[in-house]
Amino acid sequence: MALEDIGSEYELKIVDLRQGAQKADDYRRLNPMMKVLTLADGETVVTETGAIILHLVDNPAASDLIPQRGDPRRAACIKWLFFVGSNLASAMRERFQGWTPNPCYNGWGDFDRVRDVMSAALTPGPWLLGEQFTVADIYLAADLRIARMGDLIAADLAPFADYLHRIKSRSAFIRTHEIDARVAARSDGASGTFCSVSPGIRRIDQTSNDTYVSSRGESGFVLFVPTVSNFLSELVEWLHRARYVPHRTGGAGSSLRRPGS
Ligand SMILES: N[C@@H](CCC(=O)N[C@@H](CS)C(=O)NCC(=O)O)C(=O)O
Repeated sequence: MALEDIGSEYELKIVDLRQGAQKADDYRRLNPMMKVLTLADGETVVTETGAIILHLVDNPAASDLIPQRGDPRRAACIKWLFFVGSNLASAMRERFQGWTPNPCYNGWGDFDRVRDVMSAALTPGPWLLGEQFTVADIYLAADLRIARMGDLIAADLAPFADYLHRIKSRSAFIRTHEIDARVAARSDGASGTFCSVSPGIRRIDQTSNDTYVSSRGESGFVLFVPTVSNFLSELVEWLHRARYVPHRTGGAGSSLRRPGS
């Protein structure tokens, strides 16, 4: 979605996580952690989602997606990128894997604390930084969608429900979703996507054999991303397979626990 918002030129290719393509030598050379995402911008390879997002907005074409140097809100935007990558992602794993919360030991506190801090930050909204939509919203929305699908947050829980609705109404989200669906259809259910950017190619809705491209880009990227819809549905399937079931805690959200635990 960040690439769509910026209007970068890029290609999508498949990294089939189910087939273990993330462990193949050529991918592992780029990302020794054997995880998606990976971004290669020319000779520069960037891994870790927060770092990829920061790299993408370090570009004049993305100046509206992050407050510029000298603007005091820039620090808040960067803070939220780290918050999502370290606190929210870890808190979600806490619930998905049924870990016993340990708010003092764990850097993220616990899931409920993270959820409540996010809730306050999104009130009144519409975005994390108020009126300005930033890359922090792109990263947050991706994780919140997984949290929602895994029933870590209830469908009508304010302010997340309205926030996700606003995100899904954005044209960059709609384009990303369409691309994702096309990639998923073409890749026979493969759960990962490899993207690379070739400068000079125009418009996202052309789909040649192996290439999805968008307009307005100024630099070339190669990006490995998961196919979001596949990843989300596989995550939910995995939760069922692992027999994690929703367990209401009495609070506004829910936790996932193994049956009998
Ligand atoms: N720290 C990484 C985590 C990325 C991550 O968790 N990737 C998962 C899917 S979203 C993955 O590649 N899983 C495949 C595997 O572990 O084999 C980041 O921020 O990019």
